[in-house]
Amino acid sequence: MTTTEIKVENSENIEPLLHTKVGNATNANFPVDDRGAVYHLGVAKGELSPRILTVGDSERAAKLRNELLEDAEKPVSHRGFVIHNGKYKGVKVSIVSIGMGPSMMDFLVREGRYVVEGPMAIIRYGTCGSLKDVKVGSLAVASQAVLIRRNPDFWHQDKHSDCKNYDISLPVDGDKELVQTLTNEFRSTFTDRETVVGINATADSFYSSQGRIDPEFDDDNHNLINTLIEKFDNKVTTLEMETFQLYHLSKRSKQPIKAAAATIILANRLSNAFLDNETKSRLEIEGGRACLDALIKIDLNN
Ligand code: R1P
Repeated sequence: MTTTEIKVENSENIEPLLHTKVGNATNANFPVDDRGAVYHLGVAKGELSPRILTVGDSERAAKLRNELLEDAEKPVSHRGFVIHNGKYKGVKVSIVSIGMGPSMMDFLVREGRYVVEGPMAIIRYGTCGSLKDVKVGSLAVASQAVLIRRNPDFWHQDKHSDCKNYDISLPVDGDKELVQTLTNEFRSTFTDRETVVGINATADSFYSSQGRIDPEFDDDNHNLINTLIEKFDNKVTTLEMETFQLYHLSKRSKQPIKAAAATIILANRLSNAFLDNETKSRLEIEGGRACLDALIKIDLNN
């Protein structure tokens, strides 16, 4: 692998990253360089495990690697993606931080699919806001996901038009077996905390499409949260920015991808409560361990 070593400043106990250099690509339809590295993830075939734990925050990924992986290789980074390869209880896994939003998950699933041979399992472990009456610091597993997209045509030429301001998709299922395995792991890990299971709403903005009111912008989103609650009979539990893309693409993949997602409930959108950093940090490790336990239990070939 062609890499450049970069020191990460101000991060305790975080390994220096090896920055992959992707060379000249030869295929505009699906760019891959002469080494076989995909254009954004920067890895080639064999450099990513079929069992992937993906998170948004690169520091969360580094902590999970430091605390939980054996035989961890030096992390590899390209275009904001960081890949930590190693073993968990003797099984090869990759922990991948992707940043935020559906497009970053799109890169991971598509380019990950290209570089992995055969069936895969992907678990996302993130943070979210909740629309249920649960304490912050509770956990959530997404049985299904819907996508909320801001429709720019509503604001066309500075006038509000007749079309919908936000489109809300139909629900897509996670992999039932992996969702159940993940739920069991969370419930046995967090005996003193609630793990809620329900519909995730993935939004294309942290702000407008999640119903946050920003006085600086014309977002026309005052009713969005209520619409979401009513449309799905109060079964929407979480709001975040990646799970739908993971579930949708996993279902559309021609080779099997089992997908599930869990989140730490960081914010309660009904009560306006927000979790403290110390508890969040602890839940990242404990929940990460539960995710890895689920990830290695799953039979990829069945
Ligand atoms: C927004 O703050 C980010 O946090 C959540 C959202 O999905 C979005 O990516 O997940 P992560 O904590 O995994 O990044």
